[in-house]
Amino acid sequence: MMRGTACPPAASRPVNERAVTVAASNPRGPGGDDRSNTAIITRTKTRTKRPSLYRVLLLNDDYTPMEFVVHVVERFFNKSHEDAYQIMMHVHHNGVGECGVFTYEVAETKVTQVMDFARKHQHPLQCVMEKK
Ligand code: TYC
Repeated sequence: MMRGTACPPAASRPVNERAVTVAASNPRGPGGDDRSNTAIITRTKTRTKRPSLYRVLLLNDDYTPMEFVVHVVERFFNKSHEDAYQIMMHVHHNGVGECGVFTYEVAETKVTQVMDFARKHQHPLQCVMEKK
């Protein structure tokens, strides 16, 4: 008799697992003890959740040189020179533009890298992230 032990309480189970009842022949239902030598057998199924994604954006300003922005987009977002130039011009004309989409930690790292690089070169370029 495996009464009560086959399925650990939710609080003690890893958060990415859930109990799935695969065989239940207990006529009294879950937790019922009818002395019928039946058991509720459970297995755990791994739950994979897709991570939230974040856009990394560049903001326009009046002072950062265009060539510097193109260099930043090539260097930190692995864009070709042509794509980087298009992104820079989009930001220049629209005020804001997307350089890439990443998971939280990667996006945060990109923002920090760009902001540190701009500050080191004394340009006011701003880089931000936003949840998709
Ligand atoms: N507007 C800037 C200029 O005319 C160029 C620029 C483009 C600055 C994109 C920032 O994110 C930016 N020099």
